[in-house]
Amino acid sequence: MTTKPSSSCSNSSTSRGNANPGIDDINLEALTLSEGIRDSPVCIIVLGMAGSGKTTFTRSLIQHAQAQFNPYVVNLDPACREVPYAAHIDIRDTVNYREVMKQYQLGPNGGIVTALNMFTTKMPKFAELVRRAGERGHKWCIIDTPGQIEVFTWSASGSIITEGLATMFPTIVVYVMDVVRSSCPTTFMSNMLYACSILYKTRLPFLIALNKIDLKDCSFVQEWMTDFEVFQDALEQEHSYVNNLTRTMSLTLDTFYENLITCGVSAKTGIGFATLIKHILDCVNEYERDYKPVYEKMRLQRLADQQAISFPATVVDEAGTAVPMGLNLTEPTSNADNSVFLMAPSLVPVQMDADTEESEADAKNTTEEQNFQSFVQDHLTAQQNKRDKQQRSQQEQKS
Ligand SMILES: Nc1nc2c(ncn2[C@@H]2O[C@H](COP(=O)(O)OP(=O)(O)OP(=O)(O)O)[C@@H](O)[C@H]2O)c(=O)[nH]1
Ligand SMILES: [Mg+2]
Repeated sequence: MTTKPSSSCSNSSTSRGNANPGIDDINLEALTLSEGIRDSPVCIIVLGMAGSGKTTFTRSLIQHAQAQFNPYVVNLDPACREVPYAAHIDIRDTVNYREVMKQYQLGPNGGIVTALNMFTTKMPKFAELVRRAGERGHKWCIIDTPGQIEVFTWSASGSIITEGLATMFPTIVVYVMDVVRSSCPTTFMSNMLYACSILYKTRLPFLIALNKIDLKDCSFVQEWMTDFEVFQDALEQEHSYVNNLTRTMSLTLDTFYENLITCGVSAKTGIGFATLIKHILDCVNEYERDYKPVYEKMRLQRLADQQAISFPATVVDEAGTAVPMGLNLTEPTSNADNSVFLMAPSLVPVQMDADTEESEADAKNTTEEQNFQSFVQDHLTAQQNKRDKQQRSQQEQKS
């Protein structure tokens, strides 16, 4: 089923509450799994270790695919300060990561997981937005993910998002790997173990983008993947305690390498993206041929499960926290006007300007200083008491 752009959605008005349907008007019944997997948009989930270049890669891929595939762009990293592309859906408009950390007293990673969990509660509506994007002519949907790879790949929300998309749209994974950091055989092996575990976890067509080839040629990676001896030689030069483990792992991963597609790119300069796009199209064909039947089966199973346990919608609503939502389905002019807003009332973002941040930091410093001073004072008093006590006991002994 190839969908055509809908002329009614090409309206450039961006104000909320216009004639276009908002997200609250989405008929969730219509979006159920009953329709089967669509042809479009193809979802491309961008994963990779922190700092591997996922966000820069996403920006470059958008640029190279714009004319042909008109990508719909989703940022799922709640902790990033800014993204170098215009996101159609940005998790930061949905959940305020700083507030989540504050309210639930979480550290940075716990904050990201919780923010992602909150976003995932709106998965059906997210999927519906992607579907509508397909109808408006977006042939690809590119999804940038959080820096901490495990937050997405090993969290319940990451699985729900990945599987949810894969049961409704052709979906593939692009794993971004930093070739500069991977030039050390042990780091290379860690990266490959990650890639391997994600491949088996997601059960989706998988493409490795060997990024930053403007800094280092990636042929060594391809050689290490095809020639065990060459990898062993590289390993020999590293006198590390983990060498034995790395050697054993490389033997184990040999079969995994055989099925892997790799492509050298530079997200910064754009080298290699023409070839990468060809590989993405191959992966889409692979999805259609090998993976679609599996996800189709999964969809039917879910459908059967849904029918077996069908709660009235009101019960579900009452069980959760009602959150106001708004959506403009027209083309974006800015991020703010084109996002899905799933903000919990208690998490309304506090616009922190530089002054507020500074005064917060000052207040924190003052408190820390006071705490330190009182600790020193307590310590001195304790010492003095101890000395007094010793003197008293000495005087008692003398008398
Ligand atoms: N030279 C070079 N630098 C790159 C390339 N791709 C990314 N970078 C740089 O690598 C750093 C990290 O890039 P990001 O795109 O933020 O990486 P990321 O994976 O999104 O980072 P997190 O989301 O924090 O995990 C930035 O300084 C980029 O400019 C590339 O192809 N070549
Ligand atoms: Mg990023």
